[in-house]
Amino acid sequence: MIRITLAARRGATALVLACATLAAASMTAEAHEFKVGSIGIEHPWSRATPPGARTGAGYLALSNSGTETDRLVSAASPMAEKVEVHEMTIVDGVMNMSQVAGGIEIPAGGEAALAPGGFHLMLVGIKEPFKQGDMVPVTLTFEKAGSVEVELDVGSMGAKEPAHDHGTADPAHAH
Ligand SMILES: [Cu+2]
Repeated sequence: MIRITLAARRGATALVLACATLAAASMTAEAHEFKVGSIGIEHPWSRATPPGARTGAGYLALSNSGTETDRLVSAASPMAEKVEVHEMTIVDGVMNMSQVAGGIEIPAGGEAALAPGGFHLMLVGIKEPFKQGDMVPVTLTFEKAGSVEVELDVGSMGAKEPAHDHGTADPAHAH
């Protein structure tokens, strides 16, 4: 009798754990994929910022299942004074960042990546440091597909370390 009870309990515990793991896994997957019109947004993420940092970055992958080119034209976040769409380039060995005129193009049936070292979202005037595990809400606006709110999943400060650091006071950022 006791044996059966223990076995039943163990079984129940294992089941609860399995369910919790499944729930967590599916929640994570949902949180990292968004869709608006024919635009898919995958795994939006950011990095933890050092104390006193005034900027944070946002990265994500875009896909376009439609038949027309679309553009990521602007973004906004309640966590920052403004969000700019940036491109990083290296000219004569000097890292430069500039706003992307006309937005980031996502060709029909194609993809565009915002990733360290290239296109990125620049959250300017962040209200508090981003901490690992935070979810930072950002509204993305596309020329054709319209607007959608996504969440940047904040990784560690050195996550997928890019060629430059958005966190420190950076003369290249004086724009
Ligand atoms: Cu930037």
